[in-house]
Amino acid sequence: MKLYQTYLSPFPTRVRLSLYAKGIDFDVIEPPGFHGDSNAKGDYLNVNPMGRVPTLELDDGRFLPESEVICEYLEEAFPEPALMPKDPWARARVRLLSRISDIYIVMAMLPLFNMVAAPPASWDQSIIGRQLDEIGQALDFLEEYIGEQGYAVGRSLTHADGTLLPILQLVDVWLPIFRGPDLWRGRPKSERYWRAIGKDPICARLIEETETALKKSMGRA
Ligand SMILES: N[C@@H](CCC(=O)N[C@@H](CS)C(=O)NCC(=O)O)C(=O)O
Repeated sequence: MKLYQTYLSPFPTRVRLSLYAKGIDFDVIEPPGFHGDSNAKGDYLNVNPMGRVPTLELDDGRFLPESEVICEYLEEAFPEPALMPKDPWARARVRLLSRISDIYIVMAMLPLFNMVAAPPASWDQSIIGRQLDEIGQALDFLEEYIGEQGYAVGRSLTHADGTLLPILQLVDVWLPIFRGPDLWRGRPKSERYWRAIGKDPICARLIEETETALKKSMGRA
């Protein structure tokens, strides 16, 4: 298989978690035109007409976009080891955490992702303050539902870990560039989860990959 992706984007991380956990061989292809690269996306639009990463290419040449959909496909096509719990309630919790991440936390971060392309002197402090407040509110939702047994849900790896891990890494490592309040304050369960999840070897690998990409991009900023 091939995974079209960038290491900086949080969305492909959940797909890599699935591929690593299930022991599926894949090649990484980093398409042009992402994260401030001024090259056009060119042929990549034939791979994914939405022009986003990730996209999975199957061995027979079919392309599948959208990280959550790719993870669901991989779960059904390669059921072992399972990254969804058996219990319906626990399965719902996995999906709920992905929703909270995608709909509330990431959406609140979006204006800040867009802002960092410009030099810091031009950053609009009122937008920064508003978005950091919104991210804080979204993290309050997470605080309600995040697991307390070392993983996002239960005692083992699930898709929710692949979704949350890169987002909480941004909270921990990247958001401080905006010099706002400590977003872990008042959210001890979320912080404990983030500090513990790196003990899982697959998560440790994903954290390291994201860290390398973040350092590179923050060095450029
Ligand atoms: N819903 C999509 C979101 C993917 C997404 O928005 N990826 C961003 C990178 S973080 C992207 O490709 N943006 C288009 C661009 O940067 O040009 C998914 O889960 O796969």
